Amino acid sequence: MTLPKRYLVTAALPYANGLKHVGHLAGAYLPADIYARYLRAQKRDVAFVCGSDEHGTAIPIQAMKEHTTPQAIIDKYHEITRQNFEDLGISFDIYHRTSAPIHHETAREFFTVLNNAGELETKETEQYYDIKAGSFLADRYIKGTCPNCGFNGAYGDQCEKCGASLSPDELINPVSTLSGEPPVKKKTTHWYLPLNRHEEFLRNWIVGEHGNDWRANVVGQCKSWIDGGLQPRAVTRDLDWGIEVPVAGADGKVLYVWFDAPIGYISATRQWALDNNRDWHPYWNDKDTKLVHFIGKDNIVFHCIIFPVMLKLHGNILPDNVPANEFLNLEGDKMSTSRNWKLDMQDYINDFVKKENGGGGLVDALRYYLTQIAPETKDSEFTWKGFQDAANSELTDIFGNFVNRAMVLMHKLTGGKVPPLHTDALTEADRDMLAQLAKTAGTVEGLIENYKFREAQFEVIDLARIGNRYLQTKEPWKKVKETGDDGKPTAAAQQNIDNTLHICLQTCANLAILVNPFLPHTARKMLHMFKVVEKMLDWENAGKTKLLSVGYSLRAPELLFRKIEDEEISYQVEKLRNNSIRPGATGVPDASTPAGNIAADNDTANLKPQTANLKPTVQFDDFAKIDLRAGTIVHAEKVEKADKLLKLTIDMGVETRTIVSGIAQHFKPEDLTGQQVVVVANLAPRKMRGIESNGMILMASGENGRLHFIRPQEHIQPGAEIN
Ligand code: B3M
Ligand code: ZN
Repeated sequence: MTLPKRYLVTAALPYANGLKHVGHLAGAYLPADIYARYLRAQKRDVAFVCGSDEHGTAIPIQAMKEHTTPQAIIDKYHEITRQNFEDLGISFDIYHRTSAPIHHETAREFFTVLNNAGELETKETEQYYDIKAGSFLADRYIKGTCPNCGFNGAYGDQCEKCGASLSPDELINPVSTLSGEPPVKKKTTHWYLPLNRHEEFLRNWIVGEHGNDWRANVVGQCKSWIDGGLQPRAVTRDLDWGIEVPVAGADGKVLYVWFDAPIGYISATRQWALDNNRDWHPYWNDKDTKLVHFIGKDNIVFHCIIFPVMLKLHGNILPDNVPANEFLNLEGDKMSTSRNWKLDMQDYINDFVKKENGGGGLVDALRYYLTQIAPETKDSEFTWKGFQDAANSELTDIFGNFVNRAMVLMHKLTGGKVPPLHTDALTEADRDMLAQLAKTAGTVEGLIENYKFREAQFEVIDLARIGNRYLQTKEPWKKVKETGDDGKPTAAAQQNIDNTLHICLQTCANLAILVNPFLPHTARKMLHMFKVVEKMLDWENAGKTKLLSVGYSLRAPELLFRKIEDEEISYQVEKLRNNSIRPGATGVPDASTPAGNIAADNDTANLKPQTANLKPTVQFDDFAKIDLRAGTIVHAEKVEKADKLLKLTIDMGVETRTIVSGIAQHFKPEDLTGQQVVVVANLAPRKMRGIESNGMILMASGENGRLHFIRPQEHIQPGAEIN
């Protein structure tokens, strides 16, 4: 394999419109960081760039919600997210922002080159316009029913339920989210990227060239888009927030956010080069650069179809790979900002990292678990119990335990120094363990090079597991009891002990190197114990068996990880359930936020008030115990001497029931006959004013406390189950 001259690693630019959660982290930033750290350890030339995406409708929408300006929003969230990444050890070479002048300049130049070369088309179209709000409607401001899956909260640019990329015209029953009114059409001119001209190129490049080395989910998605036929795609918008279109007379128009955002990778590289006295050009122009985009699956079309066409037309290199991840769910449900079903990076930092007093063990615990469950090939799930297990049973009990045992035994049995290796006294177990080091190093390297981080990390832990088994087989604590006349271990016993601990310590040094891309804090703590410098972590040392020199004295061991207590876990689970918002409770649509999908955070549902005074959470099983049935009122009469109660006779299909209900002040008995209602059919009977009531009917309280029946939309068979 000939190596590329340099690497450019990008991770999707998060919208600066809100807090980012661990789904985002697992989707794009953590895998990108592992890869970049590995490349650095390999001494390869790498630039790892990211930054805030500060344009698009996501920003003004959030500004409306927070009653502030778009500028204030981007300043706030850019800084929070930047800090969150730093706290979690994401080692960007630059965390830039698309509001920077250098980015505006880069994006305008890009557009101008394409436009002057005749690679864009202009078209006058009719665009949705909100008369009441007096403005054209960006795709995100229009909601309707998805033509693909029928979800009725789809946005004009994308359906977050099925992932389909949409145009507002495709939405069924569109409404403006500004006024709630159906929008009207009005004429406007826009620039388009004619993707249809590039179908052939895309098919050859993606399916032909990369059909085998890209992830199947990525190739599959691209292929189905291409097979479906590509359409010209508008790259400008009528909007007052964004990069002005660099053409005379295009007032009031800005570049579409998805046109400018990926160019943000280029402007970030430019800024990084400026700051570091480097030349940015080869990173984007030289074929010997390996460009890798880390993203979540909902960004595939932009990174594999639209941006590559732009890059080709502009004369840049194309990505070598786009390892997109699937989505990360949380405790049995999709992560969702609108339902507040998520774990923000900020929350984890507050609840775990900040309370830890530095050290990074809990940062690494999160990194470890997120990589262990990385949704590389299919959706996966974060559970707090799973997190606890990973931290306690694997990191602590396997990895931490092995390193700790090796260090403690070395202090006890070999005087706190690295003992010599007596090659003539090696046992088969010793030889196997030594051979294992090179083997694991090779395996881990191959897996990382192929973006299989989950498996790679597994191999690292497995080395510690093998180390523990080796130590168990060698039992140096028993050998030390094989003493001679002087009461000291015999020469043979001491040689055996020396060899065991020598090999264990070299294994620890290897573990530090191999774990470094995944758990950088842990690797550094180990360096400290071994009293060696950072250079030992160079990947060329992986697999070597003489990393710690004989006779070198090492520090006392310190624990690498601490256990996560049951109370910490139950606290988090409670917190999640208590803070979540029931879907539909206030008409909040269920817009889920998938891993790596920052777009989904621009959920206009956030504009609506949240449900107040929720009752405590019940488990599904509890809810399922309630038997709801349709019923028809066949008779209603007042209950004597009770001005609030009505006695209802309800046809429930196979039976007729009596239910006493406190609705007399809202309805006249004679109006009720024939009405359908929803009955809680298995409620324990209760006596009211001497009448036994068998069940309850469901009511909603509307404005001014007025009661409304909840009933089937159309008349249905009495007794029908409702669930
Ligand atoms: N800000 C949206 C998203 O992550 C967008 C990514 C830009 S990457 C160039 O869904
Ligand atoms: Zn859909």
